[in-house]
Amino acid sequence: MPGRGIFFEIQVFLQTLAMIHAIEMINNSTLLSGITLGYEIYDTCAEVTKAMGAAVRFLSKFNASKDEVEFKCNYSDYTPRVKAVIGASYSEVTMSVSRLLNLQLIPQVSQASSSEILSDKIRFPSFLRTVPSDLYQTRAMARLIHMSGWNWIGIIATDDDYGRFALESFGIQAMANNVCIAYKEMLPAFLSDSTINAKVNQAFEKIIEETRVNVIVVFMRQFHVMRLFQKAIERNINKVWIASDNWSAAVKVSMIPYIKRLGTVVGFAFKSGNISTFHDFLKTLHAKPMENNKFLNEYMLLLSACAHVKDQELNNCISNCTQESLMYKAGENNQTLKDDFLIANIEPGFIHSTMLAVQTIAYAIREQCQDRNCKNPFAFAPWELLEKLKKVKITDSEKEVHFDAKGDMNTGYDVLLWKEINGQIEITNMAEYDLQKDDFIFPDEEKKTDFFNLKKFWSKCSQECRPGQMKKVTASPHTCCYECVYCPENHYSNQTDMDHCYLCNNKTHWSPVNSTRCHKKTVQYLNWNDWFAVLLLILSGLGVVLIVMISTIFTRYLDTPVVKASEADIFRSKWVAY
Ligand SMILES: *[C@@H]1O[C@H](CO)[C@@H](O)[C@H](O)[C@H]1NC(C)=O
Ligand SMILES: *[C@@H]1O[C@H](CO)[C@@H](O)[C@H](O)[C@H]1NC(C)=O
Ligand SMILES: *[C@@H]1O[C@H](CO)[C@@H](O)[C@H](O)[C@H]1NC(C)=O
Ligand SMILES: *[C@@H]1O[C@H](CO)[C@@H](O)[C@H](O)[C@H]1NC(C)=O
Ligand SMILES: *[C@@H]1O[C@H](CO)[C@@H](O)[C@H](O)[C@H]1NC(C)=O
Ligand SMILES: *[C@@H]1O[C@H](CO)[C@@H](O)[C@H](O)[C@H]1NC(C)=O
Ligand SMILES: *[C@@H]1O[C@H](CO)[C@@H](O)[C@H](O)[C@H]1NC(C)=O
Ligand SMILES: *[C@@H]1O[C@H](CO)[C@@H](O)[C@H](O)[C@H]1NC(C)=O
Ligand SMILES: *[C@@H]1O[C@H](CO)[C@@H](O)[C@H](O)[C@H]1NC(C)=O
Ligand SMILES: *[C@@H]1O[C@H](CO)[C@@H](O)[C@H](O)[C@H]1NC(C)=O
Ligand SMILES: CC(=O)N[C@H]1CO[C@H](CO)[C@@H](O)[C@@H]1O
Repeated sequence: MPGRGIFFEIQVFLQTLAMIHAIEMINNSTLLSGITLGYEIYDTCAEVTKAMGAAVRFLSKFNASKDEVEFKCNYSDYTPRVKAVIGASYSEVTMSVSRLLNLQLIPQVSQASSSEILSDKIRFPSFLRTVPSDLYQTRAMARLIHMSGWNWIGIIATDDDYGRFALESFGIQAMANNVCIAYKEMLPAFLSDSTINAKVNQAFEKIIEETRVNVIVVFMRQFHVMRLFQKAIERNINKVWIASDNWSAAVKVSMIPYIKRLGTVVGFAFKSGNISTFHDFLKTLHAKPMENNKFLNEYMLLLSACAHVKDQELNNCISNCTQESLMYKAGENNQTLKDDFLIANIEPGFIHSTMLAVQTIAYAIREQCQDRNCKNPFAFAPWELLEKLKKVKITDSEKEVHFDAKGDMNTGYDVLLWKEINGQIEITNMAEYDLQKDDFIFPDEEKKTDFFNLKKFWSKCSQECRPGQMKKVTASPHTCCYECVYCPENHYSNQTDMDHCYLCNNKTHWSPVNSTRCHKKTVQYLNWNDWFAVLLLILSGLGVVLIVMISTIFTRYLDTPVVKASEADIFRSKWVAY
């Protein structure tokens, strides 16, 4: 496991040690009385072909004089070399291995492969994992973005299966949360790709040009992120970066010089637990026999090759050491193990998921062995163990965990914040994401404040509409870009960013343009002692008096020419009116 190509990955090395530690703990407990667990570890070098080699070996017949796989139609009576497999890390590798293990239904429990396809139990019937599917991670990210009031964001992903799946899944979740994607930049998967520099520069141009985007989601593997960030620092880019589980806890990335200038990093990592026993294990590592642990040996060699460098540089040196450089140094193998260095590089989520994988298998074996003598290696077949494993329930940090119908363990995620503490970037735990409730849980008030402080960063396409206004989507294809217009008469809106204004009940209410509420229509009665009422009364009284006076004058002087003339006038005007 530890190598990716010619490089030594401390992270995967630590996962290997975590597995050994968990097995030793079980062997040293009363859980499986009388039975001890053994193991074999293979390095896949993150390559499918190499992993297949190991997988074929797992399928070979138990206790045969030489490794040979028997090809049969019915494997119910066949006992393979191993009862269960833990791994691999990379989903791509896991999928291929799983296809092969399916042949004999050998249970496979992965501690890190989170690809959504692996939930498909028709294609991967013997696969289980102690981490959730990526589906939940993209949902959690979209939720965090929505809660922080951002809706105009960028994405950078690697142009491989992982990046494309993540992008697609995130796109769906973003839409459901009213978050729009301003740009997607795909970077080549292989660092040797000659277009990589051009593509990275193109991505930076886009980032600099689109100033309204201040939040960028990054779905990449650690070594890609390293490259990207080193260049981003040179270009003075300062943003909020949302990290996927692959790099959110990467100490290596957090140690890049001047990383602070990049802005804020918020990430998602698999839920961690109490791994204090593993810390103790690392501290006593030097006392362990090393002869049959090739990886520990390799690590020691690397340490001696890097003996000249300062502690801060150690990570780079070890990851950068090639086989050739080892050849020269192999003689001087008398370094201390630097367990501080190992402890500092722990990504707790992965350690926790690895230990859970071992524990579930151990508990399933205990279930299996209740009614038979498991000292006999033929006592049960792997497919029987698989059935028990699917139903196993264990307690982890006082919570019961188990595999769901899709073989996933929905432990949740930790939300990490890269925080500057005493001038150093430290990766701190800010919240926990609960998959079932689709919500965040905070350990204390301070963390909660950190979380809601993210709101101070602005990443929106448009200014928000005030109450009294509503959105009017402009010609842009994104629903997140709009203008604000005032609510028309008899309409109102009482919240920010409303899609439309509410209508007032027009029988009883009214409102002017730009309203945040409706006003009641009132019927006004005049009061007897109101001066206005009195004035009206006096005026109308005067009117009546005048009419009476004029009528009296007319009747009295009916025969005079003046009245006659005016009478003729009245008739004439009547005629006109008709
Ligand atoms: C095994 O467990 C005992 C106590 O239960 C403890 O004293 C001992 O150190 C453990 N050994 C290892 C190798 O963990
Ligand atoms: C394994 O094979 C050896 C001989 O090759 C045999 O003596 C031993 O009993 C076998 N073990 C089991 C568990 O069958
Ligand atoms: C496979 O073999 C077992 C035991 O030998 C037998 O019970 C079972 O029916 C066989 N299955 C098929 C599909 O032939
Ligand atoms: C990176 O992420 C992909 C998809 O989630 C996963 O399959 C792979 O195992 C991850 N690799 C590491 C080293 O975390
Ligand atoms: C973690 O577990 C150890 C023993 O397994 C225990 O002593 C310690 O208190 C636990 N820590 C927390 C934070 O629960
Ligand atoms: C890694 O090694 C190469 C060549 O051996 C060297 O050019 C490069 O600077 C090294 N990188 C680091 C981070 O040490
Ligand atoms: C380690 O090797 C150096 C020389 O390479 C030697 O001086 C030193 O004594 C050795 N230390 C131990 C603990 O053996
Ligand atoms: C806004 O108005 C709606 C409909 O009249 C009402 O249901 C809602 O409670 C109001 N909200 C606020 C914050 O006043
Ligand atoms: C009140 O609103 C209804 C539609 O909701 C409309 O048909 C009606 O003409 C309006 N009445 C007045 C007096 O504006
Ligand atoms: C709309 O109302 C807000 C307050 O409710 C006020 O500040 C603003 O000036 C008004 N705009 C117009 C054009 O009336
Ligand atoms: C593989 C392994 O670690 N086996 C050990 C399990 O625990 C017992 C008792 O502690 C040891 O004797 C085994 O070597």
